[in-house]
Amino acid sequence: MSDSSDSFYITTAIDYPNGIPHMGHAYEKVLADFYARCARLQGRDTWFLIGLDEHGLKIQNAAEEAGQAPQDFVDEKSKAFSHIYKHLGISHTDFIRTSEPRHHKFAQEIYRKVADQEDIYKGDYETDYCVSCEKALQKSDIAAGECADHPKTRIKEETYFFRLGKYRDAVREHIRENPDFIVPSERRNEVLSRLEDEVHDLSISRSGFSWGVPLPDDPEHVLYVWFDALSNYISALKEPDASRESYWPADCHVIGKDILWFHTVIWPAMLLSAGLPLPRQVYVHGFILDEDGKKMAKSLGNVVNPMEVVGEFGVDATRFYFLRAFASGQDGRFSIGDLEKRYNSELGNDLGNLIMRISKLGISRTGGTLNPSEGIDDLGGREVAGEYLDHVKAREHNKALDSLWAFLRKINGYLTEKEPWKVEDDSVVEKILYTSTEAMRWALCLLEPAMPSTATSAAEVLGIELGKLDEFSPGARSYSLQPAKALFPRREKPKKDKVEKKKKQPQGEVDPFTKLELRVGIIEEVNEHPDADTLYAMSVDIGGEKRSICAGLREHLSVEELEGRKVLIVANLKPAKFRGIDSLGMVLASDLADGRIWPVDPGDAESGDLATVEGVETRPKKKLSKSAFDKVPLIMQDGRVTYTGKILETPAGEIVCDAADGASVR
Ligand code: ME8
Repeated sequence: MSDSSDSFYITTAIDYPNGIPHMGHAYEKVLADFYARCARLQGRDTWFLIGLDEHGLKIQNAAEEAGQAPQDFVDEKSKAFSHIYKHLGISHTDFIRTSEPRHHKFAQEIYRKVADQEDIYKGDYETDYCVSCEKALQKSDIAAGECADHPKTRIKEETYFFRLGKYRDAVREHIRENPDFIVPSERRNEVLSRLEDEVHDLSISRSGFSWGVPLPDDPEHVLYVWFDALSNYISALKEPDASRESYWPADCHVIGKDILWFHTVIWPAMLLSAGLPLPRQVYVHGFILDEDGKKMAKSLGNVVNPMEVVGEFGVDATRFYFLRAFASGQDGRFSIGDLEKRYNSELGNDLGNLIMRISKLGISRTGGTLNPSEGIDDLGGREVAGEYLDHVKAREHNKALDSLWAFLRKINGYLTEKEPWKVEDDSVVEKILYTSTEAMRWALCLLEPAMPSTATSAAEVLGIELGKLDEFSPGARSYSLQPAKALFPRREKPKKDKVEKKKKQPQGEVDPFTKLELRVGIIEEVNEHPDADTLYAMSVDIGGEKRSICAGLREHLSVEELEGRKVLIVANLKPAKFRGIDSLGMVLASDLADGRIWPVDPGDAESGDLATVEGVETRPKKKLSKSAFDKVPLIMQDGRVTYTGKILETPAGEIVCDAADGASVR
């Protein structure tokens, strides 16, 4: 086990794959990825683990509902998680699944080590249990309203207990003596205060179902899913050989606030009992809420699918938004309007235009080569890097990005002040641009952990080599500029959501579905959009009317798969232009388990047929804005498109798609 600060082992919570990855999953992986990339930027040998928590009653029940064996169920679900994390640019070095043999082996090994200390005993167990959270509920939890919206089960069975209470004092001591063990400090105080109370022993086995790791000495029992899951952080280091083991103890476990107790009390107690070193830090992030500050929930119809956001704004803008807009450790509200504003001002203006300015002016005035010379200004990149890394060390990623953005604005300000476009002497212009590009070298290296592909593209334009910070030797090299493409083309003005809401609220009784015109269309021609890598530009026949429609399906379906396909179109969407091409409608699609986005299928319906739900008359008089459409929850249920539990139908029948239950249709 290593103590070396040259290596850095970071992990995230392993997700329950009972559905498709949600916003919280994506957010957490992006946070951890940022810290992993920052460690690499500092030259640290970095190991980064993510994965799936595949056992337990919650997964067994979900598999049963899907009519699948649990292993088949998690095998299928795991594909969607891997796909999405790859798409988000998560740079993990390993992906553990707790149903893997390598994990079973270590979960049993740690159980044995704990049992050898006589820290496990058999007893009777009776409790209220929340399957959704996979935890026993104490009376105080119930009184505090915890799991109020989850169904509870009564469990009464024989179980093995872990002597958690025995470790209360040692864990408390460890937390007190190591101020950075739990960050932020509010979470540390929360745990310390809970540790003032008595800590009960923990039931760590279940005999009422079988989907889990069997206990080595009593295979009638499986390990409690949390005892099993927590050990993933070490089981993943055990194979293929002993070389990875030196990464333990982990430098940072990144987790959400709801699983604080498991990681800061139960896991340390297990490790103390097993005689293994404790992780160095548990970093606890807040929750992503909807625009109104409510929890996102399928039942509330306010779930925003992270892949839709990526489809609309791109991977790097989504990553940027997660890291910049939500204060570290706090809950935050996800607002498309806010994302749109930041996209235009912070990405489009502060970053994209800056790169464009340097490239254009440099190419026209210096032929594109910037050489070092006397009289070059230093805009303070090194100091900014120092400040940025101090924030990273304190796990305050949003402040790190604040420092970086202040620096970008400083570079912009420098150009505005020097006005090189008005300067006649080309050699003076070159000095000004060299100063700016040299500053951009620092800025882009610091941008890479947040926005890896943007940093790479911008570095190509400015002739910058991205590298580790300690390899920097400023002012020593020339830069060769390339023509720049707009990295963040301006989006339409944010819709005036609030105004729209106010106007529409008085008609609260009007069912939003009545405003929708959903018609069956046949895709007649498909072309790749010339200026947008993810888009197709299509001609769609809707009841004899030909419409130009753009769709972000290029990564998911081929031209051949689309041409001739029957689809469902939002036919009364306000016209939009996607990089110069008209889009008069939207093809409705959902997420498949393997991560692809797939159009919903109206079966034998005829082109032009209307889709309706029982009891709601559709009478759209007006064109619908995209944000108004986003408020109509269309959800997959049992393979069919539904609205508030009602099935959508055309005269020919239901509209289907192979997407998971709860996946939204957009
Ligand atoms: O808890 N915003 O899995 P999980 C931010 N399998 N983060 C959120 C969130 C939200 N709205 N909702 C959930 C589990 N998360 C266990 C972990 S680790 C040994 C076992 C976070 O799929 C949540 O806090 O329910 C957790 O860190 C992660 O997503 C996975 O949640």
